[in-house]
Amino acid sequence: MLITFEGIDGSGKTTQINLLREHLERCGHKVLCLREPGSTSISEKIRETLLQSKEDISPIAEVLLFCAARAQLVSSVIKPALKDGFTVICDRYMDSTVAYQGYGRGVDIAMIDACNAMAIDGLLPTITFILDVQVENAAQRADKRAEEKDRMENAGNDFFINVRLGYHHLAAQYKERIVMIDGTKSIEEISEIICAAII
Ligand code: T5A
Repeated sequence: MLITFEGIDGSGKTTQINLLREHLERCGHKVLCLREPGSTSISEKIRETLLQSKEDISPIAEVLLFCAARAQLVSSVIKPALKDGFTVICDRYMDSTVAYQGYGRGVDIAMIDACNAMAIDGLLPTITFILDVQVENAAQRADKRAEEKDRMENAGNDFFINVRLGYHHLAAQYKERIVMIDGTKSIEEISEIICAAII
């Protein structure tokens, strides 16, 4: 089973992934948690370029780089892990590229779908959780962290408003796969909703 988590930066994905992992392990599952972009040496190098580059990266180059990192992760880690019986939880996956580069940057969605199709090579998530929080709320959470903002986090409020809108569109379009959760509920309440949806 491939479970993916989505939402704007600071929406609470990492928090919920850790709780879901504990829950699934208690139930006897073998669990592998991964992040996008990243989780292979090549994908981590691409992550560094995407998030830390001081140079402008064109929107199309951004799509191709995120998808290249994804292609490497899918073929070298996710597919083999699923074959070995792991439940794979991924912090972001193909929907992030639609929401961020499509709705956020304005790249043509059909073009993104084509790149995503190459990258995932048929591997759709079994279930996707979108944690929905207002941009101001997520920004306040992120501001509490000591770390410097990365290139994507510096994209500005309007960008994140569009990304959030993108997630709303995706949730309406793929109702059979996507569960959208009000991310302003308490950590415990959200975790209960997620665990109930999996079992
Ligand atoms: N990207 C990625 C693209 O543009 N295109 C793509 O195709 C892909 C794959 C990745 C960046 O790349 C972009 C998107 C991103 O900008 P990242 O460093 O992996 O960046 O960062 P994020 O995925 O955005 O993750 P964050 O670490 O910023 O946020 P999380 O994981 O969503 O949030 P989390 O769990 O760390 O929580 C943030 C804070 O909120 C608190 C937590 O304790 C923490 O302090 N919190 C809550 N507070 C109140 N109520 C709740 N329910 C809470 N849940 C968590």
